Amino acid sequence: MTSAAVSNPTLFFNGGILQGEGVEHATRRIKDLDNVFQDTKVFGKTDPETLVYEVSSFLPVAEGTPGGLYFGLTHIHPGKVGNEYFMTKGHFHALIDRAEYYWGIKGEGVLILMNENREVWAERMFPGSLHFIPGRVAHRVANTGSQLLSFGASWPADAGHNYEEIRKNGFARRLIDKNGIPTLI
Ligand code: S6P
Ligand code: ZN
Repeated sequence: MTSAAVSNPTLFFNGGILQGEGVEHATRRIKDLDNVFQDTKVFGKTDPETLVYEVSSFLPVAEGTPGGLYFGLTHIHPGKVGNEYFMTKGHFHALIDRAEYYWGIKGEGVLILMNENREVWAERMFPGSLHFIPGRVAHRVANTGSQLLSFGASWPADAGHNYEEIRKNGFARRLIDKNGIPTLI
């Protein structure tokens, strides 16, 4: 159905895959996740090519553009390193006061949040859950289920990413599988 005034959208996330012109895809494998998991012994024995998560992003303006808005879809595969669930690297934004929305689309997970005082809290993520991540709060997601976890994200184009802080100092608490229950320790 098209007319001069009503056109089809140019972006889709059918089946969880973001498609359209200008969409970029990134993969994160075990070999890209140095310093993320606590159990370095198990980490070292895991196939470095194991796919942990994939991100597709629509970045319609140059990074740093004030007022620009980005969209991303993240898919975290089920799995663990030792007793820790597969999870994203996690980051503060480079412009630290920039906020973000996450929302659950598929599967089960936990959004782990940490402020600049290193206080950590977490929210359950599931299809239909909506998460407002205020500025100055680092964010990371773990897949606590046995299926793929998919979530959407939208963040300001000038937010940027500060991965270094988390790579060096991590989150103050870790989410582990304790007798089958996701537990923050
Ligand atoms: C970007 C947004 C997400 C993440 C993605 C992967 O600000 O928070 O698109 O980039 O979920 O996580 P990470 O921590 O590896 O960037
Ligand atoms: Zn972010």
